[in-house]
Amino acid sequence: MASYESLNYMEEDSLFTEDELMVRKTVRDFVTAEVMPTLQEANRKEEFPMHLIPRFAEMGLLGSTIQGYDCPGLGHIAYGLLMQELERADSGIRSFCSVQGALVMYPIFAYGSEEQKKKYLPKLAKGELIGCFGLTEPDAGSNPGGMLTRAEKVKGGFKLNGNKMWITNGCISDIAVVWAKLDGEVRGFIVEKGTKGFSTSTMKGKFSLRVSVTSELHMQDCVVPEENMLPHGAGLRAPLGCLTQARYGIAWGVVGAANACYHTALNYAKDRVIFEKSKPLAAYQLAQAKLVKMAQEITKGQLLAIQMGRLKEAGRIQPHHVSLGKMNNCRMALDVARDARDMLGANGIIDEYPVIRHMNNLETVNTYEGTEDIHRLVVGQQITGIPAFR
Ligand code: TGC
Ligand code: FAD
Repeated sequence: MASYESLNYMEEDSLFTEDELMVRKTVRDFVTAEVMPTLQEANRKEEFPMHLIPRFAEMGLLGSTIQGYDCPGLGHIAYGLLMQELERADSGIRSFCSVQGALVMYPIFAYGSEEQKKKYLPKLAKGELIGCFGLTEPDAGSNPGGMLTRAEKVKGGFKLNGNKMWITNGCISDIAVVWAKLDGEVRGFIVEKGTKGFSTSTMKGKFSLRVSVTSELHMQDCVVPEENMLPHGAGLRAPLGCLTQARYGIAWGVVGAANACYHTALNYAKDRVIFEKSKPLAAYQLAQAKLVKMAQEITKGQLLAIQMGRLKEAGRIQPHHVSLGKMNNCRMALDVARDARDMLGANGIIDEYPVIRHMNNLETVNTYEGTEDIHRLVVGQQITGIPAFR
């Protein structure tokens, strides 16, 4: 496997510490050696490479920034860099790790009881338990406050009724963090696999994120014990707080997917002879313009991610900062992937090259965790003071 160096046009690597660069190198080598060789087949078969889960755990990729409970306790920049390496391979691989860390372990860490943290976090960090996050419903995606799933207090616990859709890792999960309205207020519940009245079904036929498992969750008079409600974090701000964690990782991760597409296009353009004998595509002005645009936008996206990381490490990051980063970097990566696909000509549509897989994946990444429109409206609200969602 050829060695890989990410774009470092403005010497942005000089903004990282030795430790951060070491984390990146370790994950980069792991991804190159163990993850990338599995992807063509996994994508064709629409299968998640389950055998990698223990390796993700050993590499500290599950709940990486959580302190204690057998979690790695990494800094936020190091975390961003490892998300980038995972998404260089495939957005579905990054999704697996970001759902486990930011959407399952984070809510238990931030809103859970001490008993819940001790019970679940070490096993989730070791990959002995897999989790999913159930917020979206068939009729409530961008507007999660419109959810229909309900919780009702019953003797010894809570009875859940409702359906969740588009849930990453749903069918392979041991626990689901499900959001439901209890007396009109959104609350989080831990639903364990095997609970009576809880079932999952796989959503097949995706042309995007095929390496990731996407599922529906069904709760029909599903009673969870009282101690399975997350005691802290009431209201829509609780799940939205988790999304802020996951969106941060995505803003970093997609720079990795863009890098993969850029490097593929650059190498291809240097080799592919067009029209004149011995004159490669890279020697033509139109091709150079596309490559320059990619390098320019990836560099800006990386600098934006680094600044988000600095704000997060200083405890000053706000949801609207994350919205700007997620919106900008997903759109950037999607545009880079589309240009790279174009430069490969017919070879751009075949899975011998990773570009079409990344391009299709990035359509999902631009949609989930808040669509591009929603993040534009979040930033619009912040700069004008006027919400325009409704
Ligand atoms: P709104 O009235 O604005 O807010 C309700 C309360 O929440 C607070 N808040 C936030 N808190 C933390 N982080 C954020 N990002 C927050 N955004 C808002 C807000 O301050 C308020 O607090 P309080 O105390 O005053 O009640 O709510 P709204 O109903 O108007 O909706 C706003 C909107 C549209 C921005 C929001 O609902 C939204 O973000 N919609 C997009 C939904 C979304 O992103 N869903 C993602 C589902 S999970 C997923 O896609 C996983 S993919 C994983 C993978 O595979 O990687
Ligand atoms: P809609 O909300 O119906 O949006 C449709 C269109 O309307 C979009 O273009 C949108 O931008 C636009 N729109 C929406 N609101 C406005 C507005 N106010 N003004 C103007 N335009 C607007 N969810 C989970 O809970 N957990 C998961 O693990 C998860 N994983 C996912 C995995 C995959 C592969 C996919 C595709 C989705 C996943 N999701 C998950 C769901 C995802 O978060 C939602 O699909 C997303 O939030 C958008 O919701 P929607 O699909 O209902 O689109």
